[in-house]
Amino acid sequence: MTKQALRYNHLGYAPFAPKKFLVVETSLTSFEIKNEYEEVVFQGKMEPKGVWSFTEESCFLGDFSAFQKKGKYRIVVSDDLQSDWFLIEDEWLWNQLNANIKSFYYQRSGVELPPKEAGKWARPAAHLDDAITFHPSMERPGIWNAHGGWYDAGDYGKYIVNGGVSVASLLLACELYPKITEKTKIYEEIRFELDFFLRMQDHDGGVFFKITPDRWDSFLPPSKTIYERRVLGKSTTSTLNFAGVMAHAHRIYANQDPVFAAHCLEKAKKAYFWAKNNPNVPFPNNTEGSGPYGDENFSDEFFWARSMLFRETFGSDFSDEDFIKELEQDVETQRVLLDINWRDTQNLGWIALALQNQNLSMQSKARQKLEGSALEIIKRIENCPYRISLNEFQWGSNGVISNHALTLAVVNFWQNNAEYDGYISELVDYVYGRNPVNVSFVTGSAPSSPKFPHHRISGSDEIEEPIPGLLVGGLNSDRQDLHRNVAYPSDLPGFSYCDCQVSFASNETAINWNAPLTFVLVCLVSKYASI
Ligand code: 9MR
Repeated sequence: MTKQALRYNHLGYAPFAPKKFLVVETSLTSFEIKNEYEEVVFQGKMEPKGVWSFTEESCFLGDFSAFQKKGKYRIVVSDDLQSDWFLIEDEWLWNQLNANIKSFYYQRSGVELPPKEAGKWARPAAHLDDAITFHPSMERPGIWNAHGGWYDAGDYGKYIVNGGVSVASLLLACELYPKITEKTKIYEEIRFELDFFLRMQDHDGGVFFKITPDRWDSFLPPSKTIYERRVLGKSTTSTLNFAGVMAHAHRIYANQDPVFAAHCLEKAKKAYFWAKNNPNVPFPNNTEGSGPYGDENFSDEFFWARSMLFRETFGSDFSDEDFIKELEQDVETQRVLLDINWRDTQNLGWIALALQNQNLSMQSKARQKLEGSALEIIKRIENCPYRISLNEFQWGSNGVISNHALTLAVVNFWQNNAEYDGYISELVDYVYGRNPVNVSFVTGSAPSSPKFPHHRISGSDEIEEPIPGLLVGGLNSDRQDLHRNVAYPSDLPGFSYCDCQVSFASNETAINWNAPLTFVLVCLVSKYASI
């Protein structure tokens, strides 16, 4: 039981990364690191950090960053207060990166996952979606081919706006750290989703919003579900989201597959023109069998699409005066956030401008904005007894914290400050166990990982272990699933997590939470691992 008072990364620490942990509610002041032979290899003092209001715990910080020797160790505070074994090595970063990328493979819809690739999680092709009808709200006869793409989360829906921010984060990883991503299967995986995106574009350039079943499916495997799946949409947000992603894909695939890259750019332009002519088409608010992903503000999606298109087409079609004027206006009016999320996508616009050098004044403005966000994230970490940047716990807080790390990594691309790497690493420590509920939030990553995620595939495949590599949403103090009798361990907001299948508010997985974690793992591999 006393083990519960230690908060540390359950997987381990890269040799040159910070190695910080927390002890809560203790009167003890020092700790030791012991190796497999019970030898004390490091001794240190814990520093009081104050009470964290979310859990009402007094927090004490231990730091053994100075100890860098590879091996298997444990933290020992007293006979009763010790960690489990963990490793000081960098392999865990590679392992988790590959598991995380593979989780997108397991989310593939419409194709067989053969045992050779999927092991015991193999499954037959289902939800082909290659000849489906339109939702009655669309009053559109005929059928559509919306084959492929990833399932969004624990449900079997496929949503463009959430797929878009996820792909954008993965494309960004390929853009900033190609030496790492080239050693992974990320390009194949992104391509699978991009091919689905292309199928979601209507002949006029507009992009459908989502493919979903008529009612929420029960926890049945894809091949056994009963509801019919249909196309819904189009909307301004899904179309602009598509434009931003496809313009970005143009950049990333330009070398490997120039024909495909050119095709992506052409489709991105077509989508952008549709949105210009249809600037106010709302999302389809039919939620009988799917989530809404509702968004009434389109200006941030316009900014994302415009800045990406500007980067890809400067000097050609999009250098005309009106387009540049609109982009300049975006630069004057858009806010900057700490994260990218499915509703607010302006940071993707700022990132595109920060990484281009066709217009240096826009580059400098974008960099300043993002640097401001990075400083705010760091300030929050420094002021928080848990040394994290979250000051609220919403649905998908693990995605938010991963996204904060992504923002730091992007800024560090031009700042190159080793301290930033340290903050990124510490935010990742939270994901893998240094959190109030002592859970490594990625399935299959550690003995403490979620066993019962709200994930229809894992919950219906009759295999004990859930699909590995999936990041669950994590602490969510809004607890929208209380009516399902979720047994949260305490009423305090910092304990709003339960590893049970019904907890869709804290224990679901989603591609838009996994994707920033993939990005951040790529970054940490580039900083701390041997290549
Ligand atoms: O991540 C979404 C969260 O921000 C919203 O508050 C929530 C309720 O609308 O929906 C979340 O997204 C879910 C989507 O609607 C359907 N697929 C599962 C997603 C993750 O829970």
